Amino acid sequence: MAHFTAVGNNPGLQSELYCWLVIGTDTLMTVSDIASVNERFGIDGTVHFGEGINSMPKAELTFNEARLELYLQGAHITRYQPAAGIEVLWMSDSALYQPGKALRGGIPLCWPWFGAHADTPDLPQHGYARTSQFQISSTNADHQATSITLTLDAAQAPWPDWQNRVALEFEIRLSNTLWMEMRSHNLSTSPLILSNALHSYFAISQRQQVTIPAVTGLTYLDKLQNYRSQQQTSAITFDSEVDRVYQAPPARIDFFDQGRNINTSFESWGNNNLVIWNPGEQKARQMNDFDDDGFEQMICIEPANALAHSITLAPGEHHRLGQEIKVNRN
Ligand code: TA6
Repeated sequence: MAHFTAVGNNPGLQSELYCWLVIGTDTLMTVSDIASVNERFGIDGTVHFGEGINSMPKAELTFNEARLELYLQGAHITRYQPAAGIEVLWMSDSALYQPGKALRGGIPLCWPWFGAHADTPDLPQHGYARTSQFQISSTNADHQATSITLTLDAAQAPWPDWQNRVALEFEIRLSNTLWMEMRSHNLSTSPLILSNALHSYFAISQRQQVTIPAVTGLTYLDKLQNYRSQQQTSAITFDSEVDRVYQAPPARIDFFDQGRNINTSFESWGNNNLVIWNPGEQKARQMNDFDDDGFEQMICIEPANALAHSITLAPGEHHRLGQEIKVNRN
């Protein structure tokens, strides 16, 4: 069962921890809960909590013209508009809004492992953070940014082996940019192999309209060829399925979408890799939560630590993986 404490409802005031009423795997949020959550964490005009699709709890943040939507399950950002009329993220219209199911699109958090689990293949792909209920740790709003910090209770890990082993805190700051950081903490007395990613689905006009100059010249592991090592000798193109783990990417990545006349850049930190994914037509049709024509409208570009570049966290050690997204109209 859940509990909560309250601090009140003044802009700039930090709010304390709050948990949703959880029964089994279902998360229930009644209208009065929403009211009390807004009482405790809402900040007039900038931070608002409510029911999303299928009554799944969500939060909406604003900062001047900028808007952001996130679901508490997975601390999953589903919409980001830096200004009216520009949606930066792609969400599948066929996404499944169900407790325990990962949402297709937006920015899923892959944690505490990326891809298939190295030792236990029957564990779910990309870890359990994206299907777990996060707790609100604090909200804030001032002239610099509107922010929210969420935590994943280590004791709530779905498998005994993972309980109280590693904690996760995720902070989001919305201003003229979108800043976010995953902070992992090894709570155990033994080293922990951590792999993770900010699995961003960027909305695009069309695959052929997109260029990402920063990956030219980098080495990558090609998932489509059993992670064989390859060299990106010319500009990356998206004529078919692409699933690559680039090594030692630069901190700043720019991608240009001529069709939308937009240049999106992000600075990342704490990542050894950059994953680029587009499922292509066939794979898109095979996934029931992926729109059939969705492969033309999205590209995943993900700061990550994966495979041989996973992180070894010593007992008590912390790791930060973050990115700051900035959008410019050309
Ligand atoms: O990040 C790229 C990737 O690992 C691809 O291999 C593909 O599986 C994608 O993630 C989506 O994974 P999901 O588990 O969300 O279907």
